[in-house]
Amino acid sequence: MKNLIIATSLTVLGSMSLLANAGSSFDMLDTDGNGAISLSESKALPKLMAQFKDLDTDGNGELSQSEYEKFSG
Ligand SMILES: [Ca+2]
Ligand SMILES: [Ca+2]
Repeated sequence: MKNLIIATSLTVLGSMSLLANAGSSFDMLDTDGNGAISLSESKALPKLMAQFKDLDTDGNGELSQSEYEKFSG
């Protein structure tokens, strides 16, 4: 019984993280799917492009998912 509760909890947590990922526009912007948003990919979202250099804190010319999380509409 205890194992069933743990399994159910894990399933719920897994579904929540899937929903969170589906709600993110990161994957939509990352059109080549390399896990980072390049400056040309950011052109799809002008506000993002305008903040691109500020968001690219490590200066590698691409936004990682954690850098993108600092972007606010
Ligand atoms: Ca990309
Ligand atoms: Ca970067």
